[in-house]
Amino acid sequence: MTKPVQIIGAPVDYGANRRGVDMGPSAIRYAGLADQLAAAGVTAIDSGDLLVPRAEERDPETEEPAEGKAKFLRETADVCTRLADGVAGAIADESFPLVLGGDHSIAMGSLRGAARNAEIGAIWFDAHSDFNTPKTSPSGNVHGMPLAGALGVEDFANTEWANAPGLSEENVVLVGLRSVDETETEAILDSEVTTYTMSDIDERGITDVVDEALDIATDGVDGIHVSFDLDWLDPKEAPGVGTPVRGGASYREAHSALEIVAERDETEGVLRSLELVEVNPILDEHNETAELATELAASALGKRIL
Ligand code: 6HN
Ligand code: MN
Ligand code: MN
Ligand code: MN
Repeated sequence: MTKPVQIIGAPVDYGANRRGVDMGPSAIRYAGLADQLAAAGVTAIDSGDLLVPRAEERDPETEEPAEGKAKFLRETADVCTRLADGVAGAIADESFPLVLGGDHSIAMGSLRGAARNAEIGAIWFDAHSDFNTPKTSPSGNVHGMPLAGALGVEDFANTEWANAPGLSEENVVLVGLRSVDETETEAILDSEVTTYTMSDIDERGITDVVDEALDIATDGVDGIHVSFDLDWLDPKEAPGVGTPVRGGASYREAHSALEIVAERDETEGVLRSLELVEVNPILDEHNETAELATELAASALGKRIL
């Protein structure tokens, strides 16, 4: 990464059931993010955390949308609006935004910011598809909805703060799926997004899948956002997440995926923004998931062994 990296923390846990993910940005910094970024050869500026009121101070019930359920949607809207400004501001300053979550609901802010005055693609590394809407969500947790929100799917169509108009479905790729709700399936199949399940990775190998994902995400756009949910990895590697699902990416597959992203960025300058989400230090073992997040950031930003 040749641009200076601007770190933006989004200590948000409105979108998840399991409390503690709001401590993710602190845990990731404490795990040595600055050293890892230095080892990747990048200059990093830490702009601190967005101010996020504690969930206890707020009422999870929300008036909008009229139908369905989505806990803390107003609070999520407020944070995402400010995060979008932060991400768009960093890009306007010719920096590279590195967003630290927080739960995955913040991706609506990151994507809206990255898509300001630009056409973008996105690669979504996640066990889950995050394609629910307030009407379809079985849990009411907004971290299961950000991709639908950013793409304006169904009841999100007129939810301006959530939408990323410069992001087209044709340039969205989900990699490593293994937990898709019945309520999400139809909307995914009706959309133009591309999906790779863990079985695709088993059959084709991580390099082939990520290469193809990059081809699709970068086709005809100004750049891509990479949204990395730590629960993409197998829970044995990343225990500190709120919604673990067995059968995930291995430690090497995760690094390899992001090394391939970095290589493509080196040759084609495709990377516009990156976020690492869902690290929950309360559920973690000796901060190892946060540590892994710092290593993965370094791989994505071009750290080399030799
Ligand atoms: N994440 N599909 C489930 C739900 O509640 O909608 C789980 C979502 C998990 C979201 O891990 O970012
Ligand atoms: Mn997710
Ligand atoms: Mn997930
Ligand atoms: Mn390689």
